[in-house]
Amino acid sequence: MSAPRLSGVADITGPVSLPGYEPSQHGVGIVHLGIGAFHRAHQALMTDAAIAADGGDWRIVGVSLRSTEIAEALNPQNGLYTLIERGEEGTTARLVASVSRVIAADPAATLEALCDAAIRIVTLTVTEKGYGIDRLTRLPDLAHPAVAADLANPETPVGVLGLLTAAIARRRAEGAMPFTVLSCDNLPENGALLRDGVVGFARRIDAGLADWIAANIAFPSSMVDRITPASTAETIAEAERQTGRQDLAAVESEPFIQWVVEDHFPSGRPLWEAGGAIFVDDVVPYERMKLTMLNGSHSMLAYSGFLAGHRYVRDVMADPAISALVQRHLTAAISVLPPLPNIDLVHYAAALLARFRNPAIAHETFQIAMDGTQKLPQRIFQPAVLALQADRDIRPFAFATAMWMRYCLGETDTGVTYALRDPREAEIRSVLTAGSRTASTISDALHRLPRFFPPELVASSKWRRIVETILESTLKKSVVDSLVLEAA
Ligand code: CS2
Repeated sequence: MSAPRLSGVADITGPVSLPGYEPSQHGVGIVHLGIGAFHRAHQALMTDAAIAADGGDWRIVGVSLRSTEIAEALNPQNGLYTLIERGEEGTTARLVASVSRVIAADPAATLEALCDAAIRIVTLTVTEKGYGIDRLTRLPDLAHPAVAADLANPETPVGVLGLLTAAIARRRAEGAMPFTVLSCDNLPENGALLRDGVVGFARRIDAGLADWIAANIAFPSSMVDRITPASTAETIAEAERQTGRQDLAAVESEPFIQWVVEDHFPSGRPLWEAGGAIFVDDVVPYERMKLTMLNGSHSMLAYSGFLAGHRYVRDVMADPAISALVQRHLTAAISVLPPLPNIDLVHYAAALLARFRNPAIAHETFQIAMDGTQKLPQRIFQPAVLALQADRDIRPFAFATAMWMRYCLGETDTGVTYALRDPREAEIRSVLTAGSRTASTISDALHRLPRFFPPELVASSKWRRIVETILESTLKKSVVDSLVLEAA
């Protein structure tokens, strides 16, 4: 029999720290698209700290574009949830009150919320594939189902580009203040990319509107960082120990948090500095550091670790061969990064290794492995091109790529099958079943996927040879043997 459901700050009987403000005294100012675990562990926490320190009507209307699960968890709890931080030194928890309500799988209500004159910022964590922007042309991806639907019916949008464009158009017509659009996904120059996507989408409907958006809507970029595994029954159990209540929206994360934001908010913003956010003129060097080092080595260790039978990142880090390869990857990544003022990249790498090893965090390799086609270009291929051009070590990037290719076969050496969980899964499966499966046919087929590998890598025989040799070793020997050999 579990405790009664969490619904108000006054219910709390456990050690959790409480919000430093009375939630009902603060109105909403932000709509967040994609209210998953990451948002609740990151921007919602920063906003909570900002309201506690500086007040303001900055509470959040959360939106789940498709699922109803989070709304069903949060709405009966009046938006309250427990954020559990698990570090080597122990566990702490905090009750977060910055979420006001959640709209679930309801595009009309979402558009309504986006048009509310009180809203001054729209933040997004919709994952790489959620935007529907072609990364090469930076224009709307017409093959993306939501983009196609929204171009056909722009008045009743269901996807990110359609909703933002329709809301901006309506607010403009109604004379409401323009909102600032802040992408918080792991994409390079996420703000500029989203601006190009929205302007490109609007141009297909109304050229005047497209020009107006380009001139009047701010799309700052931001780099976000916090390792946040999917919540489990253990998360809910810990929340109950912390609050004395049943909290079905509890999340857990590591103690580390970082948010580097381009300071361009013409309609105002919360005092996110209170939660530790850093405001800069140019986010690009920070995001390149994070995407190349953290996310690049994360993807590498997720594919190799999953294939070697490791469920969690902490188990992968206890495997001497893969752990050595993670270090090698980080060194190669540093070699292609420009120096950053005030950041020592060698220290950053050491801190990453400690974060990956965190024994209190159960982060599944299978979770990180998903959506490889959306992640590899910025995490692995972009630094590989730079390394190739500068005549630096390309092998670690080729190794990560070969491990992804091996993963694409959908079956481990011990015969365990799994879903790729990638928006291009069907395409990958069809190019891989077309011919015989040798290292060279697999590598050729995947290198030929449209709009994926950069031409510099496709054209490099050196790159192709290394990828193929490593892939061949995993097929002829085994993944585990190849890892040991590679690390030797
Ligand atoms: C991970 C990221 O799932 C993934 O692809 O690499 O979610 C990673 O945990 C975060 O970017 C950390 O900030």
